Amino acid sequence: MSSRITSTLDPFSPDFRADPYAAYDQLRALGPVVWLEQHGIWCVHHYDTCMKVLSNYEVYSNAGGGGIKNYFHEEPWRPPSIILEVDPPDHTRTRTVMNRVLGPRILRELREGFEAVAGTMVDEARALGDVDGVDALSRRFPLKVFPDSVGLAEDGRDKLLVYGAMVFGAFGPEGDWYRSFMAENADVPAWIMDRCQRANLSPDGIGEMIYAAADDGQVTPEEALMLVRTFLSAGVDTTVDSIGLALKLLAEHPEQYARLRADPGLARNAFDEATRFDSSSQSLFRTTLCDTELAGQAIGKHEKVMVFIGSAGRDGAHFDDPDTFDITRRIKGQMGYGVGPHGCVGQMFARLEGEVLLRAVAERVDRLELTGPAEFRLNPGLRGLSRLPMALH
Ligand code: OVV
Repeated sequence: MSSRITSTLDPFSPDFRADPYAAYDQLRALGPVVWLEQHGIWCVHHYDTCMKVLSNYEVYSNAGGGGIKNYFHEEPWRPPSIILEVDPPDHTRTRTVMNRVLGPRILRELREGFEAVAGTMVDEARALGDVDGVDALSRRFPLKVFPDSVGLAEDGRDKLLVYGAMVFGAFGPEGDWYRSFMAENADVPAWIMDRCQRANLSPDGIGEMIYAAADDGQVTPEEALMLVRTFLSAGVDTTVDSIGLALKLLAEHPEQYARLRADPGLARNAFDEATRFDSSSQSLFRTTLCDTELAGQAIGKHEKVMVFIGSAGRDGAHFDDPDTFDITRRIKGQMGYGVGPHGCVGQMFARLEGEVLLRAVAERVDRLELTGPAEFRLNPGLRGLSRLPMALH
């Protein structure tokens, strides 16, 4: 076999996670396909190789699991997702149902309600002045509007973040943190499945719309239950973390915030640029179905490939001045939501949430000031904040 390029970098280590972009620079300099010897997996980190892997589902499968665990050799922690962890053509049917329910018609109906909630939350945060931006905005806003949209009952919604932490925790290697977190919250998965039952969803939410698609025979009722589980797995922490990172970036770049304040219509592009610059989703996994070759590197069957979409967003071969945060940038080919058949099905929903919240801030707040260090939360599957001390002037 051709000599492979190897690295001792560990994407799940505290050092890597503290500054993934420095590690991505190193990886991109090493070569297009690198063997991460700590985990026995391959990784790609340039825009074009990430694109190749994510587009070629016939070789790079999702059936091997959404995380580092290889379902061809190891047991999944829960019944696999019927949209994330399955390939076309089976994937196409469930994806189509989800696409419709998360499409432009529904989003148009939701926007006004989101704007009202965001306005109130920003007014309340501004009245306080000094806040934790996570508590007051980036966690609070999605945790209200998303479960409301799904049609979830009000009680126990704090468990959504616990479940999300389990789901994205399971994407990484099984460490002490993960094992004790799973044990402490052993009751949560069953609670989630109960909340996803049709009888427990409001009749006007997008959860019920999935069950209505089952009435039409597009999916089975059992599949509908699993697709509502996907909402609660993939739709909460991801947006909480992206919005938090976007607020942090705007507070760190006063000149960029000034432009947004002057023209709140930039909110949507500002959120998209934040997602390019620092996405809550830094990496995805694929598993090969056969022996293959990628950028000159031979890869065996049933091997894991870690796809660093967070690095793709900083690839200077694709983006001009990739390390500059510029809310007016024309972003060609966003990869922060993934791409290809499995590109985030909820991305228009996420963008709506981000746009509405950033706009509400821009319309009400002259200046954002960081009043202490932002703290990152420790989940191997996502990048996000646990604290963002800030003053809203
Ligand atoms: C994209 C994603 C992340 C996590 C969970 C799921 C999907 C799911 O379908 O459950």
